[in-house]
Amino acid sequence: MAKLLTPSFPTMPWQDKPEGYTKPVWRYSENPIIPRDAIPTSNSVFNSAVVPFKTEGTDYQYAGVFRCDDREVSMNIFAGFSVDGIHWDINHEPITFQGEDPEVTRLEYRYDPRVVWIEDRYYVSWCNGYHGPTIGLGYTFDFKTFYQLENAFLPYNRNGVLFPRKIGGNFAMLSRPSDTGHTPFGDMFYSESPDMTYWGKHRFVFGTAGGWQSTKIGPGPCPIETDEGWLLIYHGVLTSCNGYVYRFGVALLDKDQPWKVLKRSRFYIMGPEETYELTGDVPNVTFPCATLTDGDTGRIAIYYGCADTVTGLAFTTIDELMQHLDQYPMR
Ligand code: BMA
Repeated sequence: MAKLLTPSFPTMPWQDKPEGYTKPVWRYSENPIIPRDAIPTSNSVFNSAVVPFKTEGTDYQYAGVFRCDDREVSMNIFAGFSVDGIHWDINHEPITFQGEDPEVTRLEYRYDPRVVWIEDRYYVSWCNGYHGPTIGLGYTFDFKTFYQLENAFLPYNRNGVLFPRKIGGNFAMLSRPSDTGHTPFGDMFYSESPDMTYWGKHRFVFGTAGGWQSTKIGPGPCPIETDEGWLLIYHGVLTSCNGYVYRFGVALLDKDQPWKVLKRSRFYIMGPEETYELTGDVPNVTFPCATLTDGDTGRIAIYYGCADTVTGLAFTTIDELMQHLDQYPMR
């Protein structure tokens, strides 16, 4: 049996798989966990990232970076805190980044954040407006002060997702080059950087395939380390007669050369089925941006955006995902 190489985390949010349920990922019974109006100015709160983080002097055990589109409807990211990983107190003011160059820190728009602990701090990546979408990077130690780094890439790019440790001595990131619009294409690439500023050694990881992942694909939450390789939950998009449909699947990438795909699922692991996923500002979207894991039990909690409106929580395990990869392999 494959094992998660992640810390023990027995208190993470969890519900057992419902009796008789046959699919690999199941929803939290009280979904959605974050409503669209979680803060006074928000139109929607979705595609957001959470990590375990204790705030001194409080009961908070988790922190996160949340995409809150306001009622203008403009996109920005906000820090938030939680005692249980389910109920969230999101700051009413967006994150402002410290940085040396105002050309880099100036705000056009920010959306779809990911957060990951690497070595000594939490790094945040997001889709950053700089003459079109590209990958913004920053870091924080305390979720109070945030520092912005150079944009990782030229426009246009989305879904910059960092690996939780260096690979071959370099920081490593997956991303999805795109266009400046709603992007009717998209394959996943891997890049490395010695310093979080200069990115290179670009490698193709994988592209579109049949059915649910036929229009574009892109990385979701930060890859999860296992003893068999990197477990990657990724999103895939189908263009239906009624527009885009966003589902998610799973792949296993080589431990030392993550651009080499060891396994990839032909069937999706989850897609829009519930009302709050099927209807909202953008119907038929389930978009995963973060996971919590317990290395002891192999449990995985997935935070995902629902219909670009609210935030949901779902559960799976490493065994479920590995079994899915073996049962429905890419043809
Ligand atoms: C993508 C991004 C995501 C969004 C998705 C579906 O291009 O904007 O944030 O969830 O479209 O609308």
